[in-house]
Amino acid sequence: MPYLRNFALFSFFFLGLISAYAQNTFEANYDESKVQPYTLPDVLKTAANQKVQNKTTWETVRRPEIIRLFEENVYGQMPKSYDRLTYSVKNTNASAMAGKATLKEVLIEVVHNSKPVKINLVLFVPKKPQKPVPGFLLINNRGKDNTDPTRAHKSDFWPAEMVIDSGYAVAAFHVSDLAPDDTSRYVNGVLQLYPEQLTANNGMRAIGAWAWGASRVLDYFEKDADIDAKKVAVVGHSRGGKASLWAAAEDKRFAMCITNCSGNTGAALSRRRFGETIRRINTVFPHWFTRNYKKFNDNEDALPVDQHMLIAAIAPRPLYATNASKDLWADPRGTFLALKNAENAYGLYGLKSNLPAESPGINQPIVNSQMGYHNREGEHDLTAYDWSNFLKFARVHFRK
Ligand code: GTR
Repeated sequence: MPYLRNFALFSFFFLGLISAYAQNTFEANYDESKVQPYTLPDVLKTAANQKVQNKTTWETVRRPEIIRLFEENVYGQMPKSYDRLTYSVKNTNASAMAGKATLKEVLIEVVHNSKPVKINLVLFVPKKPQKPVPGFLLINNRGKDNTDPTRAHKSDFWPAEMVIDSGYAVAAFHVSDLAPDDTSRYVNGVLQLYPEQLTANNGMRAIGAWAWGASRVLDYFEKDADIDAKKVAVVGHSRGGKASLWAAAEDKRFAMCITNCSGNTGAALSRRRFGETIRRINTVFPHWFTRNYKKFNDNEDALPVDQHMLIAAIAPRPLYATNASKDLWADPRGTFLALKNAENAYGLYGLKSNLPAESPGINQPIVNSQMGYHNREGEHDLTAYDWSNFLKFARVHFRK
């Protein structure tokens, strides 16, 4: 009997340990009063402890430092060259969307080290006499049916008709062309071209590969006379929104960045540990970020960056971030605070963000501002409401 009792006690203790471990590891905090005090790294202080006072020091010293820190610790190195980029238009329809647009399905092939990666781009260009036109490029992390070129299937995730009606081009590619979103198959794409990334502790993984892909599409846009490549917004939702931020930070040619419900290691501050945490994201999605990033599991304060610095690296270009009221996992308040803490970088360019001191209420978009924001009523998603505000934001900024 004592043996049984000891066994029961032991099991009780052991199960308790496991559940405490699970709680510590994965149970998310959704209680604002439990957010522990934290100190964010100073956007405007260089590694040599120099205060950045003007945009020259920002552009030549601090911004490159910030990009390097994100490469080293979070998203990984970004390959700087490739051997060849070619493209072919596989299909066109000059009277798409009841004659409102031209469809182009473009196959972009990038070759490096004799290995190819193929990006399938779906592009609609509005039928209007003034060309080139500004455009929106979605990094599609959901089903390919969301970007159906035939328009037999329509989806608010990519409401192409709405964008065309506003006079902009609209394009999308699927993340699986660059790196399948899977813990083992992610290597079957861009990483075949740059195998050194796989062995490096700061090698890029899937999110880096998707951002790299967005830049290759921009390389193509520069050759397409219909598109004003100097006015392209890169758009992403959630994991795609992490990639749209990284693409815009790495590639200054993106004129605008839109990051929808991007949450942890997207637009939300990691140090708040509200909703998803670094440990959770590295554990469930080990194929998204560098090996180095794993050092910061339960160790956010040791990170030399936080996500406000990624937003700062996009300055002075317009950036729009969103959340959804029921998507606490992506930390709406932490996203708003990241934007607020990036204001000083925009300030170096004399740009005011016009964001209020505190998060605006639900469904109160702020578009007349270099950094825009809304918290939509509802769930984690990319919806027609979100897009309608991206279009308003573009109307303000692409007109300039
Ligand atoms: C979740 C993940 C988030 C976000 C989301 C999505 O499972 O924890 O970071 O990326 O998926 O992409 O919808």
